[in-house]
Amino acid sequence: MKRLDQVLASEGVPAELELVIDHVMIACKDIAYKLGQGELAGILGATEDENIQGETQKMLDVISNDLLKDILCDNPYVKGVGSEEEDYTIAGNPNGKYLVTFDPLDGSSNIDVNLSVGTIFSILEAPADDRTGDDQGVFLQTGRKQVAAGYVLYGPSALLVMTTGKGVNLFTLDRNVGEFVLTKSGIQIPEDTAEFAINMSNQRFWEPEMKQYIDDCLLGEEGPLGKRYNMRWVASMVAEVHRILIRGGIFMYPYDKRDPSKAGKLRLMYEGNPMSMIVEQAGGASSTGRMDIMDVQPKGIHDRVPVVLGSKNEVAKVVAYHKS
Ligand code: AHM
Ligand code: MG
Repeated sequence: MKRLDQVLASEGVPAELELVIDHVMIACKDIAYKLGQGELAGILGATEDENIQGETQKMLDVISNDLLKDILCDNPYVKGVGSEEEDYTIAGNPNGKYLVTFDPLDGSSNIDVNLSVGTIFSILEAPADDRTGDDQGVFLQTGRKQVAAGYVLYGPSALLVMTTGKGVNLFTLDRNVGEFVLTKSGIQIPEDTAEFAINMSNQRFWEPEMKQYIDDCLLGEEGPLGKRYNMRWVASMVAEVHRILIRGGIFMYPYDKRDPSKAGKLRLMYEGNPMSMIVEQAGGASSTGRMDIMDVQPKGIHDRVPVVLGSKNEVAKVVAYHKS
């Protein structure tokens, strides 16, 4: 079976980028180990701190963030990192070629109940100018500029799903040897689906277009969409996107009037962009409802974005509701 480094080499990934990805994986293997230890390591539960998003940080959010931040800021090819758990971007090597953004532990409300969580990462090329990685301006590029994106899903197996723009590969962590090995390549999301994932308790905060789409899904065969829908909500985007990659589906965290930007909960640079690159590379689609997520120009490192992604034809339906 092929190891991650062999697959990256066969895709023509430059050695510098391969080393950056390798370092992300060293941190992820450590996170996988710590999650496995759980209560035994005394690292479950919350800290007394809040992150920049105003969310209470779990101990494992902080530990995972430190693991990624420390190894990447020491990597000679990394100019800077941006994290969902950090107020500001952090400088690495001023001559580094790459920028890495990450959500160290997404879906962390699931940690204490022993359900799936994940790490999401996105890699951009650093602009060739004098700015350093603590200037968030260097990061403010659209998702189309990503050179690699991926996630590690910590479930019964630890899985890496990633793309360098040449399709999507799935690797499984072989815990005996500590390596991610290729277990599926060229993943393709089924174009049609009758399974949606959305937090229904937020309905009253959505725009009418989204509410209408979901109302029509609930009408089943008798409704204008003409099929009986099933629903799933894990409250862990990595698990949700992974299910969609394997069997199709649509995931939505839409416009929401609670947030001042009305953009919903998820963040463009740590969640929206990397997941969109993976989904598009697997033949799916990804939209805010009004435009492709990867075309959204970020104005700030922590910008939020409405997310509608998954099976291509179902995403097209949601976009059509927004046009009508
Ligand atoms: P997090 O980055 O703070 O963990 O938040 C993101 C997560 C996503 O994984 C998931 O889709 C969503 O929050 C669940 O939100 P909700 O609490 O509304 O169910
Ligand atoms: Mg997150």
